Amino acid sequence: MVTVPAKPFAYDLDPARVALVVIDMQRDFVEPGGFGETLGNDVSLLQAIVPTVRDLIGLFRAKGWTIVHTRESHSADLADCPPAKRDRGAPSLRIGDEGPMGRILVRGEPGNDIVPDLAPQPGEIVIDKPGKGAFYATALGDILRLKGITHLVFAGVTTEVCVQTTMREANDRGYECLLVEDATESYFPEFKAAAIRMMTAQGGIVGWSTDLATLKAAVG
Ligand code: C5J
Repeated sequence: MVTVPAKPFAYDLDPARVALVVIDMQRDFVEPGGFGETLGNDVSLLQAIVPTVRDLIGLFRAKGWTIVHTRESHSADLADCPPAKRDRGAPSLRIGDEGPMGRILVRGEPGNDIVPDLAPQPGEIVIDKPGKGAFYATALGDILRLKGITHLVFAGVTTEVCVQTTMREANDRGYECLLVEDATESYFPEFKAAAIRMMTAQGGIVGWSTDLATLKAAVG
């Protein structure tokens, strides 16, 4: 075990059973013209974490540890997109509409891809997920079980939506979850802070958090 200084107390990371889960670092959330912007958000905050997420992925690649990338996405016929999701609110473009980077949040469209700086390499796992949580309606749970993974390190966007939902799903499935604070972001800084507080409160009720420099120093 490697001991990582973390909140609310030290996290014991098992190098033989750890995977990184990078949530939804897609052009649709990070670049202008995608789903995030159609919802009225300023995407520049999310762009700022790309170098940190790249370093974190680099750390896992250097160690030879498992890396999972997720993409929030729907099939072209939107059969996996509940009307409750597509029809909610008043976005400038809805899921499936044609935008500047192709159809919003549709699999295979340019905007749905992971940003080029964080592109998955051969051998890394890519999970297309129709929901906010990466375990819902995907093979993620089976894949992690077959690999014997017990410890999950989280990064990506947005902290209080898809990252938090997936951490909660993972926590309920028995995984030891660690969030890298400077490798996750929200369109709302106060929501990021609150999500981290609520997940690490009550003795780490959902999991732990740390920062990349601390994680790097701990794993050597
Ligand atoms: C959202 C996500 N915010 N990846 N998706 O709709 O957090």
